[in-house]
Amino acid sequence: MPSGDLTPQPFLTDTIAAVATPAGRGGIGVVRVSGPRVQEIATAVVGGVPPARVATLRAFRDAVDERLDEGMAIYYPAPHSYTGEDVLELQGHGGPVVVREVLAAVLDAGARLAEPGEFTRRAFLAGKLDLAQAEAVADLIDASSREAARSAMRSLAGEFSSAINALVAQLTDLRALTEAMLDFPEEEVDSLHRQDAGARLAQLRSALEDVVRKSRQGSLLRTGIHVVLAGRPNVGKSSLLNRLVGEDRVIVTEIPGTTRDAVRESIQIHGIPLTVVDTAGLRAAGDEVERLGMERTRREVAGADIVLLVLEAGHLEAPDEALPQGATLIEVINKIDLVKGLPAGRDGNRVYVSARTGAGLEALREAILEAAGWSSGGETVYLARERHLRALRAAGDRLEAAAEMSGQWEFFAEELRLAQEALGEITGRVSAEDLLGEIFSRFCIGK
Ligand SMILES: Nc1nc2c(ncn2[C@@H]2O[C@H](COP(=O)(O)OP(=O)(O)OP(=O)(O)O)[C@@H](O)[C@H]2O)c(=O)[nH]1
Ligand SMILES: [Mg+2]
Repeated sequence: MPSGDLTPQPFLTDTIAAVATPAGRGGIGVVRVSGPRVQEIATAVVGGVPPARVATLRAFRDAVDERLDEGMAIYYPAPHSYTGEDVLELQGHGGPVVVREVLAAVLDAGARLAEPGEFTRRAFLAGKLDLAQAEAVADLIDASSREAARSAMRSLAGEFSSAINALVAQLTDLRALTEAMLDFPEEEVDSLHRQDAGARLAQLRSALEDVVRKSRQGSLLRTGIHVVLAGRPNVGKSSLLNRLVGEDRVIVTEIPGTTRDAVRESIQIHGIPLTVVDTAGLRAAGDEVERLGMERTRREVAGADIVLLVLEAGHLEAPDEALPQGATLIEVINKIDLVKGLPAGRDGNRVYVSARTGAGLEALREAILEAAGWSSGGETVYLARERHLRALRAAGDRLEAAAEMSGQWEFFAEELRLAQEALGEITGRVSAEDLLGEIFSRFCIGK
């Protein structure tokens, strides 16, 4: 490639290929190819380069000209493609053998097998997506709930990146102002600028706080919330799990000690993903199996975000042992249908319910979401990753340090620079090669 050429990735000379549809039988199977040898490969496999961006019916052939399949060939010339390179998509019949054969033909014609996430990595390197958007592609694919999918889509569309870029723009302004103060310390406008710098920093910090809050909320959508039901035997833990799931998943009997093992179910509350774990009841007595079950209960409780301590209305007897600390505790008073005049619903940290009638279940759902830090205000949240939260925290720490450096402008300026660097990691403006490797290796192959 001649020097001075503006094509972004001169070092990516390989042409990559992968099956882009899931493994197994399906209606169609797609083989995706990207890179400089796409035209050559199209000629070898489908007998010529199809017209740009038009689905064209072609036979797919191997190196000895045997017909493997036929289907749609779509050619996306660079730079108007997902990766920014020449891309060819071969959509054939979705049988696992046939798809593998088409892929083999493409590899024989000069491509190599793509690594996980390599298509998206190229899209990032070509400037088609920033890093937060590239991550949103994976999050959209992995989304386990409606809310998570919508939030990922918003990130992919650039909402999260714009919020970060807006912060970076404010930081850049403030840095420019500070540099000016350093260059011209004796200027008259100086004192005005100094006040201004303080005010702008305060504004910036509150804007950052806002993004942090929305990101923290959104991160719940990614990781899900881990809720554990615990309590004495026979208080109705399994009945509550069945209610929350909406089906009879676990065995319920009047015999104390029915549940012997921890049982996990995935549910959603208002589109938020949760894992709910039913556990063996905690009591001093019990046989060997029950003892082992209780050991698991303790482990589950220790790893929970939220523990629902289930008690029985009428006799609120706590388990024989103290629960491990750490998680947020909600006391669930069950079987209120057995006590006359006890209303269902929420009372601070307690929720009165009946697994039998379903009374109070909605209040319980609300209490769980609230304990998880989810506010149902309906505002935009960002599907942030741990990596993003870390960078936001680092930027916040730097801005806090800057606030303390007011007057010592060199140090002030340095803290601002570091804050900007931390934010830049989110969108990939500042990104080390190992960070990219880490991020893209978690993608599925073909994406
Ligand atoms: N009246 C009434 N009975 C309930 C309610 N919830 C559960 N039960 C009954 O209480 C008994 C025990 O229920 P489970 O759900 O098996 O209780 P558990 O806490 O899982 O018990 P273990 O697995 O033994 O620890 C069963 O007979 C249920 O039908 C309720 O809200 N009202
Ligand atoms: Mg049970």
